[in-house]
Amino acid sequence: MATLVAASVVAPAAASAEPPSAPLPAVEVGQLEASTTAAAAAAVVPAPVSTYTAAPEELGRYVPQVSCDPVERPGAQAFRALLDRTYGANAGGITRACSSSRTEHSEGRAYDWMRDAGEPAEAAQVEAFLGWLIGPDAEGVPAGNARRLGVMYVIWDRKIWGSYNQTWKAYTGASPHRDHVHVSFTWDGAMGRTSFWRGRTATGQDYGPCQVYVGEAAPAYSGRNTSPCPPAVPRTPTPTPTPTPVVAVPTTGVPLVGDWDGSGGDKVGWYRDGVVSLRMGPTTAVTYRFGKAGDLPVVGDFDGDGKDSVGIYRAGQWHLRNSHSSGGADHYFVFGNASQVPVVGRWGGGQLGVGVVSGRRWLLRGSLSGGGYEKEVNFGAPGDVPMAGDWDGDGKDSPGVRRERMRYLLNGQDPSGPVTAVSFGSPSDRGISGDFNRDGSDTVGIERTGLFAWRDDLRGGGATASIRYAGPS
Ligand SMILES: [Ca+2]
Ligand SMILES: [Ca+2]
Ligand SMILES: [Ca+2]
Repeated sequence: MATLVAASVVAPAAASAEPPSAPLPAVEVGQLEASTTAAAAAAVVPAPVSTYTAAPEELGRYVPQVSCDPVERPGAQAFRALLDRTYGANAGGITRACSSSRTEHSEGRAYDWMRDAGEPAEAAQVEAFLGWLIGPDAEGVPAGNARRLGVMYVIWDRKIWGSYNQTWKAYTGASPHRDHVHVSFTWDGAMGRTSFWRGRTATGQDYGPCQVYVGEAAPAYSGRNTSPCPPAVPRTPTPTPTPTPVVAVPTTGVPLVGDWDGSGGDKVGWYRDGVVSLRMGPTTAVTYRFGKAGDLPVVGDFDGDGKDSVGIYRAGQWHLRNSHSSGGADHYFVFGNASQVPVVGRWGGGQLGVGVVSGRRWLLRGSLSGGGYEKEVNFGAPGDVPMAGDWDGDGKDSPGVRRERMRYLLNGQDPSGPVTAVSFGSPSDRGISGDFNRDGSDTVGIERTGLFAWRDDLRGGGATASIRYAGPS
């Protein structure tokens, strides 16, 4: 059957969850400050923009880039403007195209402040800024301004400082960062939700979007997430669908069998590209639209009025209609998925139920309703065409399969029970089953280019009867 295979998203390769640094000897903030020259000119630090009502935010944890969504976040934009008005405009950037490196630029929550470590005046600006950012704030809180801004880490001149370890360490990445200061923000900082901008203190951490599958980008940021993300998992390979002749729906149609008029005996019909065509008698037929090309038909007495009617199965959605006429579904539920083939049966003998089959797994549910399966029966082999029926006439339907010219029929739901094997027709035929002689037992037959033929027992041999019905052209 037509099976939807989820396209995998090409995404940045997941790097390790470690901050971008090798743990090398720490450099004290004091050493950095001691290297300052041109001190007087560079003593300028950013002016506050808010009146604070509480202590700074807790130190930001390391929440690395996991998504590919390079749009400038408002907090990063405000930070750029803050540096521009404090130190003069520069050409630093916030966003960067997605790649395998975890810079937070590809989530719009990092900023590169263009400063040259070889220029004493610029280097002095940077050191004044970093002393303000990471040193004690006006209330003496260490890294108070970094906390209020939601700075996650800073890289400058071969050194990195992280709010998650509050330590300067040697930075060993490819770029020595002597031509710019890299600043990564927490999500709260990037979104401008911290006290530096709003006055009131943001509480807790924003863990941002969570990576679902290893090696694939997380969904784009969609709002504050205060729960740590669970580990990403390997994406389960999409199961290869079992090829079955049932998929031939769109071009040739599916032969149908059902008791359309409640007379007790089964009749034939067709489902083809959203058109149902039921043979009611030698000269009468009913044709109407229901569903669309690619839908799989299902037949049953869904409302218990004694007459079978046609529903459709669309990738796990069951749309059931009780009358032989165009219109909407009378009953709808979801059970199964696009890689499974639907079956209908009275598994317990009373209520009509449904099932979905893929490979040899039959997942059965005892009512016409959505939900999980209630019984699993392993029967047949991959490639078999499933066909449920009451092969022994006890009122209960059970699994059967067609495999080329053979039918293997199980009574009950114990796959180790006796299996009836019947040979009928040729491998290129399509299988049908039903109670054509009104004796309460289902038997098997074939459809071959509009010729329906069947036997009324399960002993094999020639056809008991046949009828030609090709449906409307
Ligand atoms: Ca009915
Ligand atoms: Ca039975
Ligand atoms: Ca029969």
